[in-house]
Order: sequence, then C-alpha cells, then structure tokens
Amino acid sequence: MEVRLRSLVAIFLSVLFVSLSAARMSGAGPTSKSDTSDLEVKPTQLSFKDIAGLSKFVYRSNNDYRGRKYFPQPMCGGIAVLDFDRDGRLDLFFTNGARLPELKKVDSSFHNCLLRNAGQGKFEDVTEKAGLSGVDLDFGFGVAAADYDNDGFTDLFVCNAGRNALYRNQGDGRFVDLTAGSGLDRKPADLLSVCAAWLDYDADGLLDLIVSQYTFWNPKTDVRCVRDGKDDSYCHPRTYRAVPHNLYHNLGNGKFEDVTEASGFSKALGKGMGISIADFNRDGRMDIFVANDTERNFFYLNKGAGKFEEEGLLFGVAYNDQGITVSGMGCDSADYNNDGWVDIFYNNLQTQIFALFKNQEGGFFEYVSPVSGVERLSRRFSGWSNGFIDYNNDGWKDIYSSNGDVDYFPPNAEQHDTLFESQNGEKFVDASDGLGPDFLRMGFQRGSAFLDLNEDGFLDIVVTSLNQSPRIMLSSGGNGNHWLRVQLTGKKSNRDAIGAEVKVTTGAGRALYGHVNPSVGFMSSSEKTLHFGLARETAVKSVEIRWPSGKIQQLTNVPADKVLKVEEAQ
Ligand SMILES: [Ca+2]
Ligand SMILES: [Ca+2]
Ligand SMILES: [Ca+2]
Ligand SMILES: [Ca+2]
Repeated sequence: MEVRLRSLVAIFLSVLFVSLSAARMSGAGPTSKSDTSDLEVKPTQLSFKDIAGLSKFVYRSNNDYRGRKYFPQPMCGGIAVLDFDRDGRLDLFFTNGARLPELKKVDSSFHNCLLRNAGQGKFEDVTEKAGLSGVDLDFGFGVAAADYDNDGFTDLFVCNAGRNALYRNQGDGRFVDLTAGSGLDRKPADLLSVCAAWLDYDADGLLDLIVSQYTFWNPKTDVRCVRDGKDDSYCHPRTYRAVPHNLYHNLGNGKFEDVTEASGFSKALGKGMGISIADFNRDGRMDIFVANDTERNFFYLNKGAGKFEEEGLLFGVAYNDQGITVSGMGCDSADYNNDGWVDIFYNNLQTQIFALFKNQEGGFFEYVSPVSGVERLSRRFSGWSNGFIDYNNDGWKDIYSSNGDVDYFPPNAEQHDTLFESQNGEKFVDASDGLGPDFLRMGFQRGSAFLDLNEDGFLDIVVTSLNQSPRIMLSSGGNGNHWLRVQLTGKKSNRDAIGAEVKVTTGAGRALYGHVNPSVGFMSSSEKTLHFGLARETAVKSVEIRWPSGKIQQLTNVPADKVLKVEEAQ
C-alpha cells in the first residue's frame, strides 16, 4: 500500500517536473523574467539540517587559541567516517588540538572523539571505551581511515605535531595503538604531519600510506608575527622550511617500510596539505596529488616498480594559470564532467581563487576556474576541506567547500560553507543560499566528510569548525532524482577496494564514473561507498568495475535507488 502511494507521489512529482520544464522551455506561464532566472539558478531546493544537537557529546575542536597565536592553530578538527563496529551504520571520529605551549592534551576538552551511530540520527560517545581519546598524543590534524590489515575492521591513522598514531581496530569495539615498532614510528622530532591517505600503489593487496608533512615546528621554535605593528598574527608559511612528504610501503604483519627515498618522494620539498589518489593517466597504476601551502603542488606519477616521478609542472597542476603558487588546502579528484578522466580540485585563501583542473585525456590538466565560473564564485572565500559530491543526484558532481579565514581579522574572517552546483559538467552556480541556515552557519569551518548517514540516497555532510560543535548535516533529499550506490569488497585487491574504478551506464546510455578514494578534502576521510546520481532515470544498463588487482567485473540491469554490494570475483 505504502509502496503504491510512494509510486503515485513519484509519478505526480515527475509530471510536475516535466510540466515545469516544458513551461520554462517554451517561455510560457505567468513567471516574470527574474522568476525564470531564479529557476535556472536553483533548479532544486534541497536543504541541510544539523542533527548534532539530538545527541549528547562534548566534542568541539579545541585549538587552544587564547590570544597568543601558534602556527598550527588554524588546522584543527579532522574527521573520519567509518563503521568501526560493523553494524551497518556509519560512525564518526574527530581529531583535536592540545594545550599550548605545553603541546599536551591536558584535559578532556582536547581529546579526540569517536561517536557511534545508534540509528535514528543519534550518536553515542564511545571514545573512552574504544581507547581513542589520544591522551598520549599531542596536537592532532588529519585522520585516514582504512582496513590496512584486511581483517574486515576499519583502522585509523592519526597525524600529529609529535608522533603519529596507527590504531588497529580489534573488532570488539576497542582500538589498540600499534605504532611502536610498526615503522610508522620513525618520524623525526618536530615534523608536523598534516594529512594522510591509504592507497595500494604496488597493487599487492596491502594498503600503503602517504603522509603530507608541513615543516619542522614546536612551540619553542614557534615564530611570533605581528600585523600592522600591534596584533599577533599567524605567520606567512614562508617563515618555515619546506620538507618532503613520506611514503610507507605496507609489508604485512603490521610492519611498514619508509620508502620515501627509494620511491623518489624525497626529491620534492613542499608544505603538504590535502592528498588525493587516482589513476590520472589511466595506465592502471594509482598516482598521488598533494596540495601544498604556498609551494607548488605535487603530482606524483606512479611509474611502477615502486618508483614515482613528481610531474606537476609537466601536467599543469603545479601552479595556477598565472604561474604562481597559492595556499593550497584540501583537494579532491573525481571526474566532474563525465568524460572518463579524473579531474582535480583544491581550495585556498580568499582572492586566490579555488582551482579546478580538467584532465585532458591523461596528457595534461587545463586550469578551468575562469571558464567554469569557479573563479567568480570562490574569490571571497578561504576554503579548507572540500569535495566533489553530486548532492542533488542529477549525475553531475557539484563542489562543496568548508570555509573560514586562517586568522581572526575582520572583515570576512568568519565565513559559511559553499556548494557550487554543476549545471552541465562545465559551468557552476552558487547554490549555497538555498541550502538552509545550518548550511550557512558562520565560523571557521575546517574538516569535512561526506556519507549517506540515513541511507536515503542523498549525501549528508559532517563539518568541524574551530572551537564550535561539529555539524552533522542531513540532506533533505526528496527532489525525485534517482541514485545508485556501489559498495565494493576486495578479495585479491585490498579489502577496502581503494583505487577500484567504476563505470555506470544508465538505461539512456549516459556514462558516470567514480573511484574508491576515501581521502577527500582536508584532514578527513569520507565513506568508501561510491555514489552515483541518476537524475530521472530508474534503470542502470551496466556497472563495470576495474579492481585494483586489474580484474574487470561487469553487472547488468541493476535497479536504481539501492546499495549494490559487490565482492571481487576470485
Ligand atoms: Ca583492520
Ligand atoms: Ca601495497
Ligand atoms: Ca549535481
Ligand atoms: Ca542522506
């Protein structure tokens, strides 16, 4: 009965949509000129509602800003999405800062936090039980979630000012810190690790790890900078030296080998922020993009046999179109124009222009911020985390950015998030204003992660903001568009299937592309499930999977509006 009612409602909505579209195309109807342009700018009216208040938890990102400024304070509040207890519901983990200059988590306001999803939009703080408060760590930044030992339980790697931490999920609700002796413990003192990403660069089925390093820093060597001769300010990054990023090869049995030197990573010195993983030139090997802060960006092309070559300059992603460096923050890689080639986005500070790079068939990237509208839309925002998400399920990936300036100087220090909606895979319009007051909350937004929290087929967003409660924003959904979500489990490939590529062909022949890469945005890990918006289509002709092992698997005639679970064929 209910199903029938829903179908009737769906039919009614489709008819309404078709009539509206027809009216718009013919120019008929009573709409004035401005009404029509409004319709064109915001064809859908989704909104986001913050449900964090439904749950009792004390976590707020705490960067300990109390007047005296310390260099890393603007970077606080990493997020990971993981189903740590495998009950089918996605849980949330947050990183946190430390007391300065002590550089210690002196009380619980600095603890990291694990929120267990109890269903019905409610979360339960299980940090203590899980052993994840991080009391023995210092100022935390990014977190990378993945099952590095292929036992079916998602593990965590947490980046810090001091030592980093590898937490193995024991499968009984507890995590154990297994960093000591793993090979991930040999980090030089004071090396500030910002982000990390898991990938299997040699396709041996074991997830390897890249860590973006920023510089050498500690509270004693922290440089004090002053603006206009009076106010303490965050120093320009040039105050600190650039360093190489680190690559670690997973040897199995909880051991990692630092292959920074052998892989070629040690040659490029940067100030690492976001990391993105994709096979950008489609040679079957996973490559790595790292956004650097005021240094050129790095594009590590995987040459096979454990070797990488940094070819950012050659591929056109090292600088912006004026050949200058910007404050690169978070980044994401996905195919936003549905041509089968993975593109790159990163954000940066106000006036610098967010960067959208269109992949020209694996040969080079074209800087399309000006022609796509991203230049005009991003000019007044300082962005940190971000991601390509098809929030309205029309089959075109939109661009989300978490915003807020580095420093606290007005005007335009506190900012709101933005969502640039893709019109046709080429042009973007700013849809932020229509997304509701929770989406538009002002502040210093930092980490972000995407997931379908309530499993309604519309992507939800979790965002941290400096010294504020995080927002857990549910999408209203309900615009009548259809979707398909694809959940992959590797057998020969890494169990998380990180690096797997999926091509969805709809009934009408439209091709959509995605690849598994939880390292999205800044300091954060999003869900691993791939999400495809199908617009008005209800049928998928085929789903083609290219596993990291190289195996190809195809499914045909897949129904829409469901999660398709696929295990790698043996
Ligand atoms: Ca595991
Ligand atoms: Ca490997
Ligand atoms: Ca879209
Ligand atoms: Ca949802």
